[in-house]
Amino acid sequence: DSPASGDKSASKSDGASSGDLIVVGFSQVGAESDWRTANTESMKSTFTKENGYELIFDDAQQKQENQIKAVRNFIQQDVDYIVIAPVTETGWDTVLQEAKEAGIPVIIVDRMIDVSDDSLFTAWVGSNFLQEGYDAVKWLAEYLEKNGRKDEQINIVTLQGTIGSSAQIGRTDGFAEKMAAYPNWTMLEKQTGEFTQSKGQEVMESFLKSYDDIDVVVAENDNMAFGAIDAIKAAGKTCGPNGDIIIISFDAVAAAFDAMIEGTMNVSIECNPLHGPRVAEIIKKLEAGQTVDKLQYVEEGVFPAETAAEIKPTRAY
Ligand code: GYE
Repeated sequence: DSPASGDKSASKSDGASSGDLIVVGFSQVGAESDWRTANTESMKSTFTKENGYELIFDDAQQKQENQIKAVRNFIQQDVDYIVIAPVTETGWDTVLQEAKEAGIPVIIVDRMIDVSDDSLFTAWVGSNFLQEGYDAVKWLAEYLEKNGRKDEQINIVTLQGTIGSSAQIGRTDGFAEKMAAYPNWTMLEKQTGEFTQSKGQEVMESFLKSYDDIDVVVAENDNMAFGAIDAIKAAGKTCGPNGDIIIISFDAVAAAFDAMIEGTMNVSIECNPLHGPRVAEIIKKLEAGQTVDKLQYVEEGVFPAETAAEIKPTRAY
């Protein structure tokens, strides 16, 4: 039985108040990370029949062309709302124009899009990725200072996320911008690990072959950090608060807290994936004919290893 019901036109005309379901088509990036799994779970547990929704979920396997196909399907099925967690920022103008012409509101979640016309989407909710990059530099500067290393030559490598995604762009650019204030820090190399553990491990292996003097790894998500940690261990080196190499990561998923407690990761900059209720709130307001904020940033924290054991039980993902 198809989740895309043919009775959608009914729900469209009489709305949720009649007991009909609001149909939401959600184009998800993929299943590349723990963050993504938590995000999918948040969306699926929010957009349930009990809550008055019919969710049509599509996993794009990290490919924008699959997302564009999914959005076209949603348009054809005449869903009530289209929600997109976009892989990359660019390339959305045409398909969003089609959604606009079909009169279907589009809500962007997590990563941002870069379109020529802002009316192509109704609202966005997600993280301030540039700020996350800034936070990473701030943490590192303070850490080096505390450990009497502030005047040392510091060699850094970066495992980047999917190139062209807001999470990659913000974290890379934010880090680069703020590290310019530290002339003794050198970025040896940056390479994408596609936000996955296996690719993160692979790239870290090659970094370790090229450089024998790496002081810091910046992994643009936790899963790539896990891969990097495995590569470092396999190379006979150590990492974390008492190790040879400092590991800075992003997301702060549950397994990152485990790594910090075990002593292999130094810090994880939080990125909150629990967007389901936030998107539902936007839809509720739109259904009630209210206006919504165009851009909604989620508040996030920084979790260094020394706080991990205490904080872990309070984490929801
Ligand atoms: O950091 C990473 C995921 O876009 C914020 O995507 C998201 C990023 C997250 O694969 O783990």
